[in-house]
Amino acid sequence: MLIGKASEYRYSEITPQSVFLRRREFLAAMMASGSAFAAGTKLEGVVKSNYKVDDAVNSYKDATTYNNFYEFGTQKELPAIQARNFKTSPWTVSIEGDCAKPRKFSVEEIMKLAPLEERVYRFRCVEAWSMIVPWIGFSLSTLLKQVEPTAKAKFVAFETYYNRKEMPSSNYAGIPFPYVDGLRLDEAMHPLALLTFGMYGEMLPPQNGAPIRMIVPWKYGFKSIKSIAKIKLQSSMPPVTWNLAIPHEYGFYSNVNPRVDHPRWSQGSERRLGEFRKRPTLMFNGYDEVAGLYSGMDLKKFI
Ligand SMILES: Nc1nc2c(c(=O)[nH]1)N[C@H]1C(S)=C(S)[C@@H](COP(=O)(O)O)O[C@H]1N2
Ligand SMILES: [Mo]
Repeated sequence: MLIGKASEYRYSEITPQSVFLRRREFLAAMMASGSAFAAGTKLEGVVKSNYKVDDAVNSYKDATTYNNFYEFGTQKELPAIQARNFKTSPWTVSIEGDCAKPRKFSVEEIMKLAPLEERVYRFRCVEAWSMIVPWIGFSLSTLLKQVEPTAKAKFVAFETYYNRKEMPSSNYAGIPFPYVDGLRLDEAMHPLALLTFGMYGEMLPPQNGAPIRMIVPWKYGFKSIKSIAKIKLQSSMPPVTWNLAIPHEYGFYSNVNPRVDHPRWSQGSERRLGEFRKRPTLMFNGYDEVAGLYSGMDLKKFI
């Protein structure tokens, strides 16, 4: 049985502030020992969030051996094997564009900005499979506020790290690299949009987008860009890799919508990893609180 291992990791029961202080010490110790951000490093002082769906959590194995990460191969089992030695530390993220304080951050600097939260989200891939994962991070808005977006900033563009030599399979993936994606600024500032560093109590493994990725739970999985190297605030709508690759199949928004089918997959239902039966897919993947972001928009047109 692949589902239901949520009890394998433990929550911290102490206050966010003490947790926060302890984690700063923990990060300092990790950096001093040179072991910072090895995949699988246990994250200390993670606060349990109210963002938690009730469904059974998928196993660590499900979530870390059935991956889409085309830089490391196009078959689901390949990223776990081919990204094994991907070097994710040290790592910097450049935040630039229409903001008052553009700068580069190390991942350690970013992780110190706010308490780390565990959020158990539904995750729905456009290929009609889904999973329930305990991600660890905090709202992207926390980071964006640091650089003070200007009035010109209407969108956020994301770019994945790319080095062909470290990612030889990317030559055969059939999509352009670096992988890019974007959000409207108000989507990016929504508290559900999670800047993610870990899962199942540990640092992300490379195949899941170490050391820093997005999880946008009301959108199809491809919007949850991995291994981010650059974030740019801008006035124009950013390019989206899957829209560039197959424009008639993928749009900019890609909100989970059971009423609009993909040309190759029905979006009305989904199969949870580890299960055989199909479940109905929910509008916005069940995250109704984002509906207001799209009021007045025809979501059959703006796919
Ligand atoms: N850089 C990059 N990010 C990516 C992808 C990718 O190929 N490259 N695949 C996307 C797709 S299609 C999905 S479904 C999710 C998968 O995330 P997971 O492997 O953590 O489940 O990552 C998304 N982010
Ligand atoms: Mo996907």
